[in-house]
Amino acid sequence: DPAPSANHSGTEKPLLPCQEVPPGLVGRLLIEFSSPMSMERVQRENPGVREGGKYVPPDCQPRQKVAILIPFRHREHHLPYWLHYLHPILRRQKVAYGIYIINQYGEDTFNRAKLLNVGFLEALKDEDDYDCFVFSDVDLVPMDDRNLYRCYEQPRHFAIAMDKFSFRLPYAGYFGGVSGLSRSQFLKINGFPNEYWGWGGEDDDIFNRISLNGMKVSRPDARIGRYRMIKHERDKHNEPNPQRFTKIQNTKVTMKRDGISSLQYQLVEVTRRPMYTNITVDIGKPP
Ligand code: UDH
Ligand code: NGS
Repeated sequence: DPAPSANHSGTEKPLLPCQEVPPGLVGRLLIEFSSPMSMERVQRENPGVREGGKYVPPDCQPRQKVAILIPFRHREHHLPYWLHYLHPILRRQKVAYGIYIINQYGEDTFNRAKLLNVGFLEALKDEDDYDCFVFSDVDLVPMDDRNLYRCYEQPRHFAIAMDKFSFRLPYAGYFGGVSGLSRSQFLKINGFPNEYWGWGGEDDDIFNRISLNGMKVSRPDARIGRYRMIKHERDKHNEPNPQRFTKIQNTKVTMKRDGISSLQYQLVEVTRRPMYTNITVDIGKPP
């Protein structure tokens, strides 16, 4: 049944499903990171966003409920830009959504894919009816709002034309940056690997999991899947992982035991901020 909404006369009026192609999109966007950005400004400019970074379209019944998960540590300077650009875009895209920052506790080696596994479970603990999970780096902003952050028949790769790669895919099997899987697609591949500590390869492992489970990556048109990345130096404690080349050769064997089914972590803190939910988690360290 369509969700009821109170109208001005106080009676309930059912909402129609949101249109497949949202009517208020604007297309190509100007994205820059040179003027300073503050969280106060983001908050002021997004009054419709509820505590914890949640949003529900007021004028139609959304077709999907999307959890957006961002792996994070010490990128406080990037986050206001991401929120400044993404909240208005996501609002125009007419889905219900929640923003989750998955913050790695401590200073041990960074582990992007394991953080995203934690985000999947914690988002579902928060609201058990998420249909779709979008995994985004904090420094990537789409340049076109027709790149719809939702789930598709096949696992989705959104960030296909990044400025740093001259707006092209760096290689055919690239699955990094921003991707999206439905709940059932994610469970079908046993989630993401937990055993990639440090930089590189985890996105290739996810690509392998998708192919090995009989799915195919879907992508937007290259004119629409364009991104700007915030330029930055290499992070501390996220050195290139020398094991990554051998690990991606073994996905077929490792994916059965290493994934959402074997995930272990300790929740440190969940904080509701006006523009996002912050989940700080201790994911341990490499063996
Ligand atoms: N991330 C953090 N903190 C870290 C490391 C990673 O928040 O310390 C998150 C963040 O969301 C980032 C994502 O994980 O966007 C991916 O990080 P990455 O280091 O794998 O990828 P990125 O492309 O940097 O951001 C690669 C090194 C670039 C060196 C360029 C030197 N000019
Ligand atoms: C590949 C990495 C990926 C990475 C991609 C782009 O070589 O994890 O480069 O990297 N795979 C391996 O190392 C096995 S980037 O240019 O963004 O730093 O996403």
